[in-house]
Amino acid sequence: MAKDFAEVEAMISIGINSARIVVLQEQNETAAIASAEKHVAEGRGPVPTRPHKSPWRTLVVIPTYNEKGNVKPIVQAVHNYLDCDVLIVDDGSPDGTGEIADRMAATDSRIQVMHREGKQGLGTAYLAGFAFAMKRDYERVCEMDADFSHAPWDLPRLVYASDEAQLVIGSRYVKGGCTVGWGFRRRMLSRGANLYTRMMLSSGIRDNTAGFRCFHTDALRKIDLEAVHAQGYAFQIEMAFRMRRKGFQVREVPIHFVDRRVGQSKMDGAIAREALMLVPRLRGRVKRG
Ligand SMILES: Nc1nc2c(ncn2[C@@H]2O[C@H](COP(=O)(O)OP(=O)(O)O)[C@@H](O)[C@H]2O)c(=O)[nH]1
Ligand SMILES: [Mg+2]
Repeated sequence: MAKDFAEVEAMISIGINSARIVVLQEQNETAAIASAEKHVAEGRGPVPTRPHKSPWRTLVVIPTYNEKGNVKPIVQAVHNYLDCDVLIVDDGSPDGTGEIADRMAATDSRIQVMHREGKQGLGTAYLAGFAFAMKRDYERVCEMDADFSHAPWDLPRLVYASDEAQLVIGSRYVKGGCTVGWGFRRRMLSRGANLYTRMMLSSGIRDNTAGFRCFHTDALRKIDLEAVHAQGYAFQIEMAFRMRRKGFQVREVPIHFVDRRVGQSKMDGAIAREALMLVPRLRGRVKRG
C-alpha cells in the first residue's frame, strides 16, 4: 500500500510490481484494499474505490485501428483509474471499432471520437489528438495504446510524474521496467531500435519508442509540430528528441509492457525502416547545431 504516487515510484524502484500496489490518495484504507483485492482477482488490477483525480485537466488519446475487442474495455479501464477525458482517434476501422466508440461517446460526455478516413498512421493520429487537446485547453495529453499493453493502473502514475517533467515516458528499459509475452524477434527489434537510437542521439532517454506518455500541452505549443512527419515508432523517437532539444525535462517511469491478447499488431517492416532512416537525420540536426 502507498499513500500517494511518489511513494508508488519509491516502491517500484525496489522491485514491487505496480499491478499489486494500492494507492490510497485520500481513499478509505479498508475500502481501498477491498476494492483492489476484488478487482485483482477478476484480472482488472488494483481498481480504486473511485478514479484518482488528476491534478491537471487531462486528455488521454487512444488511436484505434481494428480494435473492436478492446475499445470499450480500455476506455472503461482508463476511467476506473483516472478522472480524465478520452479521445479515440479511429481511422475508419473496417471491423466497426468507430461505431462502438460512437455508442460509448453518446452516453458519456467524457468520451470523444475523431473519425478519419482510412488508415493514416499513428503519428498523424497523435498530432490530431494533440491539436484537439491544445485547442480545448487541456493541461496534459497522454498517449496510450488500445490493446492493454499499457496497464491502466500505470496511467495515473504517468500523469502524477508530470509534475516537474514536460514529458513522462512509461519505460520498458529503465530499472523495474520490462516487456512480457513478446517473442525473441520482437524483443530484439525493440531492443535494437533503442540501442541504435541511444547511441546515435545520446539524448539519455532509454525507451525512445515507447507509446505510453504524458505531455504538458504548454510544452507541445513550443514544438514545431507541423515539421513532424514520422509515423510509427519513428514518431515517438522524434517527439522525445524534439522535447529534449527544446530543453524540456523528460522523465521515465518503469512499466511492464504486456503483449496484446486481443486483435492484431499493426507493426510492420515499413514502420521499422522508417525509424532506421529517421534517426541519422535527427543526428545530423544535433551536429549542425
Ligand atoms: N488511428 C490509428 N491507430 C493506429 C494505427 N496503427 C496502429 N494504431 C493503434 O495504435 C496502437 C498501437 O498499435 P499496435 O498495432 O498495437 O502496435 P504494437 O503494440 O507496436 O504492436 C493500437 O491502439 C492500434 O490500434 C493507425 O494507422 N491509425
Ligand atoms: Mg500493441
